[in-house]
Amino acid sequence: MRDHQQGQGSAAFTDNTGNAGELHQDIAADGDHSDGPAHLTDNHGHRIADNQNSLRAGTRGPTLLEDFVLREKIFHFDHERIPERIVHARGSGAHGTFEVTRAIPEWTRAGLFQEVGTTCPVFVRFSTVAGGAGSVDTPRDVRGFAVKLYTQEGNWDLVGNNIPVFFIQDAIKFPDLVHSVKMEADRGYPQAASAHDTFWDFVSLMPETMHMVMWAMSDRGIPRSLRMIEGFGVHTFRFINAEGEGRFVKFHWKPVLGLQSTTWDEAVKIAGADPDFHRRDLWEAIDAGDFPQWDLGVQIFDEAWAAKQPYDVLDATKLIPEEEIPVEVIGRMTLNRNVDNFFAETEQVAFLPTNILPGIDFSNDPLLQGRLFSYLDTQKSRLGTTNFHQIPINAPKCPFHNMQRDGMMQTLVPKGRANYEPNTLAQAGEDGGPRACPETGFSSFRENGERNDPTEKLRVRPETFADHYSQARMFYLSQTENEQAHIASAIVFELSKVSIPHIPTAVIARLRNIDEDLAKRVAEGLGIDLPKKAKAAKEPVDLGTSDALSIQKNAKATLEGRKVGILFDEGSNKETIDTLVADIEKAGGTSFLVAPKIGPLKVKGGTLKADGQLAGTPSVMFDAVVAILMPERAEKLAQDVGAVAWFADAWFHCKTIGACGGTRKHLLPKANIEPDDGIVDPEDFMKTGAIRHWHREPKVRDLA
Ligand code: HDE
Repeated sequence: MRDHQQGQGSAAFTDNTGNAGELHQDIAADGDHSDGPAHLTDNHGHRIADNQNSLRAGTRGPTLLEDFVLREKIFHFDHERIPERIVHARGSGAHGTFEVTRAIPEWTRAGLFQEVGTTCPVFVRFSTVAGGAGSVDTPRDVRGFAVKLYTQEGNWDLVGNNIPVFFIQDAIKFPDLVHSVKMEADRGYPQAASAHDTFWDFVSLMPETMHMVMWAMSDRGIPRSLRMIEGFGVHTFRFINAEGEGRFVKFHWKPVLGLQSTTWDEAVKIAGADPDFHRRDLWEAIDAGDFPQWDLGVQIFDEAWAAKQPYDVLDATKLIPEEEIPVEVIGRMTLNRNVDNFFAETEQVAFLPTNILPGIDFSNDPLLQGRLFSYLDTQKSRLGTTNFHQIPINAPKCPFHNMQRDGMMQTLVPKGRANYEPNTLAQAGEDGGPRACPETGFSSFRENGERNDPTEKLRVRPETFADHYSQARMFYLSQTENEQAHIASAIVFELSKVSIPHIPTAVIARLRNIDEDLAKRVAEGLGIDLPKKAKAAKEPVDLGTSDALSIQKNAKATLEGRKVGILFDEGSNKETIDTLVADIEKAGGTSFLVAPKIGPLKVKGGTLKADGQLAGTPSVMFDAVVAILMPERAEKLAQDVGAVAWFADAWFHCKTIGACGGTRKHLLPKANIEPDDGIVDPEDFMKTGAIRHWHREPKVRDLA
């Protein structure tokens, strides 16, 4: 007799008839295959004798309808796909933990934040927004940063982005925004790109988009790694403490590895060299034990402070400068486990901004209010059943009880008759089921004193939402010269792909409200006359600058989490390479050996195998490169355009190049590389590390 529950088999498989998707141990109680693989069965537990040949009438006859093995296999395969997310379709997920580093009972009664050291499991899904599930990782786009914290008081989903503001102020515009940025409706392209007519048409008509357009066109839109992006809750939320006092709060995730981006040329080349660049980078870092971390920070302010600002804190196109309300760190998140199954976890995870904790609440931000409906709604069409919360990745890790019953794919087996509330079944000795708990349950904040009159029904936007340009200007002016040039050329590139001539003109007319010089640069770049300034709903005011908005001003001189490409060939010195590899690892980085052939190649002191072949491993894959070559090999490689491009790209992308004598003599001149402080001897590489040498940029491209 076999006992399915008690089995000891080594392999596990998904039992489609099991509870809530649990993995069942395979059936091996009789011990007949404990050393070998588990028996293959169909979805109903029947062992399969032959998985290669279908059942046929005679050796060359037709296949029989009775072949349930074939039919089930093909039937399941035919239905394997579910609708991809309407936005944020391409994503990468990982598990981890969150730990509270500062107790904040004075701000919130959320159980999670009452004591330092409290932890909870988390699941994070990073995503691009516009592209389909099979698109690439490095287009210019916003990145989704969705965190599910499985707390003892239920799941808290902080469903944010890597940009702190949004394109629109009201949820009613979201379908139009998304339609405009996705593939154009008639032709089905471009995929994963905002550089086309319809997106910029929408932008040109919607001045409130201008602030986020600045961010999306900046280097934030082309991150180096998902481990090096910030996350933002975007909306203003509420904290409510045990006394019932409410405060506004904005949430921030700050990457411990610092912020880093690619250049546009790099992003484009990476898309071809490795379409999975970001998901591979995340997977490999976690797999190697280099767990990415983020600090959770909050900006706390009250209604009185909010009322004095020249913008409305309920307007999601506005941020709160960190110089005015500092970000206070309250916890740290560590991602330490890759998913076991992409579909079951990353694809089926369902984030809901309505997943919130007692002690945290929404604000009246009209964008957030729309999201509170949309996410629950979309999960039904994506996951097919109202019971999507029972899928293991979505299920709370604390007990949950209610009277909701039945529905497709109900996998729980609620007991008893108490499927309504209130009831008196307990008085008859039965289980009467759960009851609402006013003391500890979620209760909405009473918004006394908000600038709002709830007695009127209006389809309007408040006056306080009317300034669309001041913060866009603050963002632009806070960037370094290089970063400003990147924004200008990104807009020129995007608008150069727009075929309807009045659209770029309308966009430039709006840019004049942000910065005259930016508008001029874009107009010149496109060869069109500077149009008249667009009339602003409200004249912008001068908000000064905020250094926190620039990536370059906050760059970390570190090798931690960075990847160094080391080029070698026959005859290279193994000891030099081994020492460098060890030093990089000690500094928290990783190295990757590149050679013209994978090998093993004969080198001085032994043999070495490359991790990647030069032709398939362009230098865009790395944060810095080092070449350790015998002079004659360097001379030979200088005849190879691919090898020359390896250095030319690293130079163009302002990376550190560690170059041995042969490389300096033969390869660098071929690539038109002039010595600067980013070109160092391999022995000095560790002193310089993986920083970008932005001062080189004006030498390698026209920044005007
Ligand atoms: Fe989303 N958004 N969104 N969004 N969003 C979705 O939900 C929506 C907005 C964000 O990895 C959808 O499960 C509306 C802002 C992320 O699974 C959908 C509005 C921010 C993800 C949806 C917004 C986001 C989504 C599609 C305007 C940053 C990926 C699939 C009111 C704060 C989550 C899904 C994941 C996904 C609706 C605006 C972030 C359709 C209506 C603002 C990170 O429900």
